[in-house]
Amino acid sequence: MIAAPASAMASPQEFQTFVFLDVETTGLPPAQPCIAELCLFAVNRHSLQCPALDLSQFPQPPRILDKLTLCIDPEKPFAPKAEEITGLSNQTLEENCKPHFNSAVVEAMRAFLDRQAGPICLVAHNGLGFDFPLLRTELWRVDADLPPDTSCLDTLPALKDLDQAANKSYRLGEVFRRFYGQDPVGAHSAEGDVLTLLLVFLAKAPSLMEWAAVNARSWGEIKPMYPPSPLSRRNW
Ligand code: DCM
Ligand code: MG
Ligand code: MG
Repeated sequence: MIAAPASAMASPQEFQTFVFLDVETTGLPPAQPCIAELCLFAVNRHSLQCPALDLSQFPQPPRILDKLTLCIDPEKPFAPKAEEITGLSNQTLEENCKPHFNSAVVEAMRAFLDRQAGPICLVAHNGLGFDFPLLRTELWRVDADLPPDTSCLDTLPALKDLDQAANKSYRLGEVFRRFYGQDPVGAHSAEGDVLTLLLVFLAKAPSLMEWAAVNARSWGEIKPMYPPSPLSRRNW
């Protein structure tokens, strides 16, 4: 089925909750990475519209936010670079008895999302290129999925589009440095990257929320990054 272009979509959606998401993985495509850590921060639109400012007038993370962070045995060797930047390894995840991406992860995500006021918009930086397709593959591996009408926002094309500036890097760390004049904390931990993403979002919240209302995609349109091999399908 061909997805309707954003411009042809129904009236703009007033999302009530934005769920910021990041995954750490064993590597990058085309190596068919697996998820080793997942983090979600859910923030109601109320807290995004009027963030508290610190003494330097920078937005502060909202006091009221729900968090879910899970470490996951990826059952696949980490690429050396992924191990180095994430601080995760097959050995340490095994030593800490972390289970693989199983139905408990799905149930935890569902319960977490069910507690949020809808409609919900998932937000990830380069989400359409990486996090969303990979999450869909991992869910498929356990014969699960998210509701297809869940909305998804990729802040990378959104920020580019709002900026209309050439020759700038839109990597998450670079965008954060431009807005806040300092390095992000905890890069390549899922929770660190989600906090960085949330702070980037807060710096541009009104325009990003408007952009999302018109341009968010639906989960059902996200093509899985790769089909899980039948041997690695886990329907338990
Ligand atoms: N990644 C990688 N090599 C890089 C950057 C990222 O293998 N140079 C993989 C491992 C990370 C995952 O991508 O866990 C997600 O990246 P990020 O930490 O930027 O969210
Ligand atoms: Mg990321
Ligand atoms: Mg990350």
